[in-house]
Amino acid sequence: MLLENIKSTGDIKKLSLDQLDKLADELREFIIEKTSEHGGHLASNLGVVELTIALHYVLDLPEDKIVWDVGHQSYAHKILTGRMNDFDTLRQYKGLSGFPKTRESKCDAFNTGHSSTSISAGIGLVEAARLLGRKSTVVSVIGDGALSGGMAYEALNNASKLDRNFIIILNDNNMSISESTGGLSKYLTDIRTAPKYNDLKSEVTKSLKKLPVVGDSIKESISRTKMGIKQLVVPGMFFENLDITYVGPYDGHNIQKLIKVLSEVKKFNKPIVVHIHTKKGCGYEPAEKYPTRFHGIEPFDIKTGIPIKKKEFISWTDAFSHTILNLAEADKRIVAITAAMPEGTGLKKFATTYPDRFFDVGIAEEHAVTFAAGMAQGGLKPVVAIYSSFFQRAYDQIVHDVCLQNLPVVFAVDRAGIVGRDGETHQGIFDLTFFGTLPNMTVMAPKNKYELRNMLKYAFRLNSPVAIRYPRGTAYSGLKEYDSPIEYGKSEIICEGRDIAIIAVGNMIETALEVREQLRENGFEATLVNARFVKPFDTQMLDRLSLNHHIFVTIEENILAGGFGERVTEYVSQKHLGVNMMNFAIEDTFVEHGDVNSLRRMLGLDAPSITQRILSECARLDEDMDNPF
Ligand SMILES: Cc1ncc(C[n+]2csc(CCOP(=O)(O)OP(=O)(O)O)c2C)c(N)n1
Repeated sequence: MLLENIKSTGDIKKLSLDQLDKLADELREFIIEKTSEHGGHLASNLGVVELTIALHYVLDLPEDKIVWDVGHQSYAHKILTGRMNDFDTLRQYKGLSGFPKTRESKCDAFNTGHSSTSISAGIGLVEAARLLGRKSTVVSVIGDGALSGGMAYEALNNASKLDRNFIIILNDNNMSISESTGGLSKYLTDIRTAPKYNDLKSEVTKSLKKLPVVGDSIKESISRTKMGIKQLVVPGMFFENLDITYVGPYDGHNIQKLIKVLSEVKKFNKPIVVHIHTKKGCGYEPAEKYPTRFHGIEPFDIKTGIPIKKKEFISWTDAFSHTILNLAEADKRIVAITAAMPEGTGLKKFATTYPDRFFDVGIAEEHAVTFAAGMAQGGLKPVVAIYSSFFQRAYDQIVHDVCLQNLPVVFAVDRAGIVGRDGETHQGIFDLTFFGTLPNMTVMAPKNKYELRNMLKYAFRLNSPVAIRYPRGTAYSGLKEYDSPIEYGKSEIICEGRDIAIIAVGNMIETALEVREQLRENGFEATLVNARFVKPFDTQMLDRLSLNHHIFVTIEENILAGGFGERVTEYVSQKHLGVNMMNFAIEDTFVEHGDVNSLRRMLGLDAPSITQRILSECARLDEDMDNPF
């Protein structure tokens, strides 16, 4: 096995060119095997096996730098840089990350996870090398999906100024997670299907030669025609017009060709786009056939491609998907927007049922939000369904375009809280803070799937911005009998006790129920409250509970800073309610990858840890009572 001899970067160069195709086969087999066991981003990784080999063959890592856009396609790169033996820990707690991590290897030049950052980061690395007098080739690898993100254009606009080598590899597989959408995708397809410019150019020249030359104006118009034709048919004119040289398209699965091209473009003294065509899922039939399903996949059976665990639950996303469809049927003004994630956000059915009211804008969260603002201003009722961590991108648009104009946009904040194996770039742990600080914004979190439905209905009746956050995974279906109508800014009492009041945000109600039970076993009868509203939160409830409770416990899966608990604490302090506050939230840290339960334990957000801390606090308060001086 060739792969076994590749223990660190550079080992690949000991292989002959003829051996590289076999290496590609081995890499593919290994990636399929490990992803089938641990889950991960299979289709994107299979698409870049040859590209990765070629890059490693031509570049000298870690001096040279590869920035992988999104980074979900970096498995082959990890294997070739000495991390093959770590693949049994892939995406597990304390194990190998599914994304590039500078802390994991010197060969990971830049951390990624969110899309469309690679060109900006690449230019930064080029400038750093220039100013620090280092010689290093910088390569940014960006997919056609990631190229739909606005940041990529801001960076291209800047790249045109560079007078040094900078290689941008456009890995074009005509797919984002689903099919790529929009004008750029069409442009790339046109390049793919256009007759070769050179053939056409010679045809054009031949025809021009036949024309009688009559005066300057004809010459001029001929030259204009030539330019016009060139604009139409030269692949990559878009980049060329930005002063960035374009070459390609090349077959991205032809290692020899890629090595040749990369060796050449390395010598070039300007930014250059190398356009390659690849097949998502290449080399594994089920993934080639169903690239969307195999974009990110749970463990599966290699023979059939079928997931090992059948999905037998209703997820929060399913609950959203079902409700939004019903609401849209009743109200023609409801429109839905996704940023390249119709499947992930549960809008696929909406898209097929109401194609003219559905908008996939590509990986363009900023645009998605302002576009929604425009539609709201125009009289529609948009819902923007985006994962919590990707909403971070659109903060100014939420502030400036939606909240400032108090427009009725509903933000469906999916994957809020700990998402697990995708790790720190994908954890949805800031949204309560960033949505919750904005004037005109209402923030809600449902305790169960029924409440999600009720909140969505309620949100479309409000004539102002609303964010509803719900997590990844199985939708909680307990506490069904607690279904009092949603009232603005009002919480819901689940059970009345005394001394200790636990106020849970959204899905943390499940943990809170456990905590209550464990406290009861220790002789405490706590009150349990479902917060429902994070902004505005229920101050009347706090005032009332302060009369017969001396500890308020808040539980939320969000960063502590600026979250629900901190705001309640501030209120309690300012109103001198005389209650001891305990805020359970995520401390000032990014949360790595791993299974959700391990991560919650690590963060002290699991029921036993919470109970333990409450009991200790009770003991401490008792002691203080006994020894007041
Ligand atoms: C800002 C942001 N929005 C959404 C995503 C989710 N996402 C991950 S990969 C991906 C598609 C990327 O497509 P492309 O760049 O073409 O790479 P491919 O997977 O096709 O190789 C999307 C939408 C993300 N990572 N970042």
